[in-house]
Amino acid sequence: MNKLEGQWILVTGASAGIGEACAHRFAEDGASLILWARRMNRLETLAADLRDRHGAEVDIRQVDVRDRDLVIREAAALVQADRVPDVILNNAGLASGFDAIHEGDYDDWDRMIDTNVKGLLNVTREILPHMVTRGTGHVVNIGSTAGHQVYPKGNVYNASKFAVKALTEGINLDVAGTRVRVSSVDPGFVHTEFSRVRFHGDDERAEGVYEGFDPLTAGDVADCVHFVVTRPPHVNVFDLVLLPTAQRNVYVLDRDDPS
Ligand code: NDP
Ligand code: 8X3
Repeated sequence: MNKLEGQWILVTGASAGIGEACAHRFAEDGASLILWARRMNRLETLAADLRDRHGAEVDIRQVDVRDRDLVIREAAALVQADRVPDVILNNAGLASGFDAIHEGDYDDWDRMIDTNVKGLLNVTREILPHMVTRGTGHVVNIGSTAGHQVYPKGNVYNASKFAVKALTEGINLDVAGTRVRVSSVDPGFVHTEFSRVRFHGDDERAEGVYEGFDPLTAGDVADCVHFVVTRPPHVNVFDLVLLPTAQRNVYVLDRDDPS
């Protein structure tokens, strides 16, 4: 029997990268999906693929997690439809810019903090009460090794992922007394559109990040998230950190010698 049969999973940032790979992994194992992102055309293509390949039930909605009023409305619609998610995957997130703090751009800072921190809070605040009332549920946050160790010019992105780490711990404490689980999955380098977004569309610079070593794929992360959400109810994976073998920490990376 498929392990996720009968479960509704909400994935934020499902239109690309890790979110999209998780949607595939969950659907493959029988889950029904609620997929949120800003790019509706991507979600439409993904939903068609998930229905074709896995016969999955898929509900797609254009939701920018920074838009609190919209998140409130969309969450209320889920409750109304009796679709309180069994799992929320708080994945929507980004790095924007790569500058020393004294040269940083306010718009980049707002984009990261509003998405990675406040967006995660918006979604969690609107869904978690219903999990608490029901007594079960699972909040899975995509953190990062950038939330464990700071690197030069990572400043605000690092701060946002340290905040995600603190929130995983904090939410976990606040739901004590229920059977709601709270987990974090924290990858190192994953080859997605992440660096393209960070470097504002500069593909050449973005591809350079992943040259000379084998980075993680979005599928590698999806396998770990799937592991986290399929543990028996008495097991809560608190924090799962995964790195490419070539990456030993945020600084130490074995790249092939280009000479
Ligand atoms: P991608 O850029 O490939 O995907 C990011 C996803 O987030 C897209 O689906 C995007 O969709 C969505 N998104 C961005 N902003 C918003 C928003 N305001 N509202 C809703 N959705 C949004 O990057 P990744 O898959 O790599 O990133 C996913 C998560 O993984 C992020 O939280 C990132 O910080 C984290 N991470 C990434 C690592 C990496 O090396 N790639 C390593 C560690 C963690 P759309 O634009 O359609 O809204
Ligand atoms: C993404 C990984 O090291 O580029 O969170 O910050 S890193």
